[in-house]
Amino acid sequence: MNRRSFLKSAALGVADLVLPGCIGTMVKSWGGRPDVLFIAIDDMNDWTTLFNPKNPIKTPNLLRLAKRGMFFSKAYCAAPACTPSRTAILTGYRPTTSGSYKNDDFLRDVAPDAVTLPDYFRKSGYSAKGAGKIFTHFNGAMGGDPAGKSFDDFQPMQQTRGPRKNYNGYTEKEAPLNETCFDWGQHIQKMIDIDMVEYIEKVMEQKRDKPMFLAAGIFKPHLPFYAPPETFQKYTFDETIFPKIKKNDLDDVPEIGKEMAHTEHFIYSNTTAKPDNDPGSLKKMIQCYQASADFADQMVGRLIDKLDETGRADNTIIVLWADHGYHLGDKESCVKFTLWEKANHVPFIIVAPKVTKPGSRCDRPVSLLDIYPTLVELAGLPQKQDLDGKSLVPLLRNPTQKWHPALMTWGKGNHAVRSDRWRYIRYSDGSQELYDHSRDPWEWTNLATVPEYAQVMKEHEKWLPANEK
Ligand SMILES: [Ca+2]
Repeated sequence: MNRRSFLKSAALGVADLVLPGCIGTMVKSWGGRPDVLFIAIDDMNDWTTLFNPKNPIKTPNLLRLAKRGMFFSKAYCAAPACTPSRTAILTGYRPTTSGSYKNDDFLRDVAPDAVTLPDYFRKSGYSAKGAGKIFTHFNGAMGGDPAGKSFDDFQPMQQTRGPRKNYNGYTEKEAPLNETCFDWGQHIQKMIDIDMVEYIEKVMEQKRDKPMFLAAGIFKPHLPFYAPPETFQKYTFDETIFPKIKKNDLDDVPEIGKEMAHTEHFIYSNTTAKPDNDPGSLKKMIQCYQASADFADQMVGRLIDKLDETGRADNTIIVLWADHGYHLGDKESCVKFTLWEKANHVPFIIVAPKVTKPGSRCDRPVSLLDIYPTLVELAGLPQKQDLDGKSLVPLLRNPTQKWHPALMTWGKGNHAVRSDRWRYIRYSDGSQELYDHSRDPWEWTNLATVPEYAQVMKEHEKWLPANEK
């Protein structure tokens, strides 16, 4: 023990001295406050075995985590892009409240004084640390909170290492490696998510005198779709499965919807134009996305293993989410940036010891906006009054109880409402879409112009925001 930590422990009193693994002492000294392990995944859609054992992307570690708590089978982001989705989760404000609608609407530009989720925990006596991608890529140190208000310590996301030339042969739209890189393939250099995990492991091993809010931001499967060669052994090229793609799927979609689908359209048009065996083809892209998502799952496994090793799992709330989904050629789209199911439906798991029943499942539509008030309630912190979301604790206790639909926003004036059965979309020009998920999981048939569904649309319209910043 160094002098500083000795003085600190002396000031706290011997009974408060915390040693790793001493749960009883921890609970006593921390007033019963649990730790929080906050795991973010980037761009992981619902095509995983967490949702259906027949899906191609194998996520045994997400399944392992779900077995400890509650899996939300219909969880949706607040916005289908990194910055606005994460801003909503971390401030507790919808895009229409904060004004963070698109990727360059950064946290401190739109909400300079917002008390972020980790900061709220800090103000309530927690230590908040983290690493990797939490708020956004590289927007300042401290996890993308340039104001430095969110964490006591943070290891920023590293730059992707190499290669000098893209694996997939793309030269157009090639971005510097510290930005999004439109590349995919087998990666032989150290993946940057390993750096993040190593930091989190180190923090988990440290002695401390406070409860901990620990944020682990996994960057995969975000572009570039990289994974180590050994991961690719599970995803052979010949066995790559395509999503269900309907020809002329967008014929019944309003213009704004088509524009959204065709963001970064060069990826879709180039990948589909290339023969399957080309390293830049759609088939290759899908294979690499799958391997990259598998790699993200492996990182989750390492985090859980380490937590178990510390002996603190019984006193740790774990929340795992992905910031939004991804289209892989379905709906003529190879991006997130749409208001459809595939771009907004995400993995979401909450493990709250003594609250969630192990292996339970909630099929109600919920929003990631609800994470902030949920964690505040689970940790027993004072309620924060101005949040837009609603605590999910009632669903954690009773997953079948009545709940309201989830709202998604992509750009000012464009919203989707997802209820148990329907997805209703309204764009800024008043054009609409309606999909019946009981019959149409890939959203092929827009029912908005069918008169008999007018009432269904009216019921969903009620949930659109009344005001927009
Ligand atoms: Ca993202």
